[in-house]
Amino acid sequence: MIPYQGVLQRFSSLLDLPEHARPVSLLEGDTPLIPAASLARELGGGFELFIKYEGLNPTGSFKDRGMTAAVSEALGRGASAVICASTGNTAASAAAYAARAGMRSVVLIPQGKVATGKLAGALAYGARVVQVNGSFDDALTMVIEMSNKHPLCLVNSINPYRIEGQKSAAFEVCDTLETAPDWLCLPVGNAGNITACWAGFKQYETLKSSGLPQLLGVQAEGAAPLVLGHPVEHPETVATAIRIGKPARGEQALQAAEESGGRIIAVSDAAILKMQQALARLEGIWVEPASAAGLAGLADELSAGRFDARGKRIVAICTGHGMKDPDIITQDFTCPTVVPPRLDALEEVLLR
Ligand code: AN7
Repeated sequence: MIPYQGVLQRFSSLLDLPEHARPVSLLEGDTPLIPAASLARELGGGFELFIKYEGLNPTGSFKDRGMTAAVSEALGRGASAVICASTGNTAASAAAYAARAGMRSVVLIPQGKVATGKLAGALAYGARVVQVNGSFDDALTMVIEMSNKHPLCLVNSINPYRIEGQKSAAFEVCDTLETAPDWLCLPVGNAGNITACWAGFKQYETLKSSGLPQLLGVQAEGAAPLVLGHPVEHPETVATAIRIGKPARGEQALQAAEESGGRIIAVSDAAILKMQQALARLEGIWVEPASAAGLAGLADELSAGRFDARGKRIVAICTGHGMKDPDIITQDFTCPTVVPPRLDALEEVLLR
């Protein structure tokens, strides 16, 4: 058996990368599709629910699938540095793959709005981190200008190779289920993932007649340009990963949702946090807030009677690990009880 070598190797015939690409991989992908029966029951039951747990990628988010492709292409054509704007996960992923390729990385992040685990990752992997006193959208505009003017390879999802690599999530879901699910729920920020997943499902449908899912893309209410139909100047949400007001692939996302017979909706921050907690407590799957948005959207649609789930097979892409954003959990809890190192003291606390 050939050992697993990452998504470029596994799906080499399906990903459109140039000849010059030189593989840079951390053996990303191959993430589990975890049945979530308890959560399905909590949401009313009568359907099958699976979590594609993308937080188990090497840097803790789905971004690694596209980043392996983008950095492989950049390295192969002789680039020595990559640049991106990021709400955090792209930054950590770009920094890790650049490090592995022996390249430099520059990441621009919105000041004070990136979760601890993501910033720490970018720093650990040796990125040059610059905070922008503005939004992600401002930072994206800046890195596009910067990469047009200087020899820095842009690795945001407007880079087409990011989309190529990211298609692998859809391929894996179809491979595991041996068909496409009826619905795919996922969070939408800059809209690269929904665009890539749809492209992947369509490619598999053409090649293997695996069927097509309907897409439920979910934004946060305070950062929902695709639901409102116009850019959001000052996006705001607790789900900082998707705190994006002008999605680069917004048009494609809307088109994908429509083509699939699905839709893009918005959910409240409260609903996102409630779902984050439900998923952790009912299934033992801890994801970052943005990653719970897809499921929060599903829950809203079900409870409003807008969604007939009976007999359906639903997959939720949970994009990033809970450990990326520990503060969101710990800030709501009082410090755990302290006891002296004696059994009677422990009993006093636990059995009282
Ligand atoms: C956990 O890292 O945009 O719709 O700069 O980190 O493909 O943008 C992150 C996005 C969902 C949205 N879930 O995906 C970035 C960045 C998590 C994320 C999204 C992001 P896209």
